[in-house]
Amino acid sequence: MRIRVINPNTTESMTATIAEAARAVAAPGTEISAATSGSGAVSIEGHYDEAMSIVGLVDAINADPDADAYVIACFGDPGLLAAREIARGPVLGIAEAAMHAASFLATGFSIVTTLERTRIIAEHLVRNYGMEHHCRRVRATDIPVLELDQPGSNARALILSECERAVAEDKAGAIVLGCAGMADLNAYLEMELGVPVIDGVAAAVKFAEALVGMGLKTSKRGDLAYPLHKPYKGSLADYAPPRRGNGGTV
Ligand code: 2AL
Repeated sequence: MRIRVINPNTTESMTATIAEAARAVAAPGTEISAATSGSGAVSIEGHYDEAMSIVGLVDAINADPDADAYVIACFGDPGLLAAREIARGPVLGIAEAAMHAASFLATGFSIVTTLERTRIIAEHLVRNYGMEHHCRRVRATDIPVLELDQPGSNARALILSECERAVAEDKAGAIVLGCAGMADLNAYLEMELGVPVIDGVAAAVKFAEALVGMGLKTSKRGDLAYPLHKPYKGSLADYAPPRRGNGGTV
């Protein structure tokens, strides 16, 4: 099977980290097709960045319409439901996948993310995904996303300290890493902390393999049916949904 793993920010080096994490867990028969968004912000750290990332995400899905599944490799899960509308195969966001994985492994987890503003966005996701009973706390480290990519930065040490506080103060039984740029840190952190540390890229790839393996696809009934055909104006004219038969359910 082929899983299209999309980095919705435009930083290629981050895609390399994401692709490595995806390939490290992929089953022998799984091809990981990693893509970097061709338009938008170099890092996604707020609602505006997220909104602006969705056209690039749609482009990356449309460039590979026959992939068996898609992974949105950004912890805000930007454009997740829009992506599910246009894709036939399953679409997984790394935040949703990581929270579900953590809930299977511990009765309570904490999320350790980047900036304070991102922490607030992650709290919204916890509520949207019905994870309030599982998530003990969302913690920020005040590390900008692109600093995770800098060789000499002290990001690793700061993240470890925050994870240690989560285990000690929140009594978190597992840690969810709150950024795709942390995808290479889970093994190191798990060794230091002694609790499961979940990288959402790996979790999403494995859930995608499971869903595809069960022959399951995105529901095309109701709100995840293909978008309704209508004209779009201005710079988004080319994104007008095409006409489809059967009320958008096939
Ligand atoms: C992210 C992420 O995963 N990629 C990105 O650009 N921003 N998320 C975050 N919480 O900072």
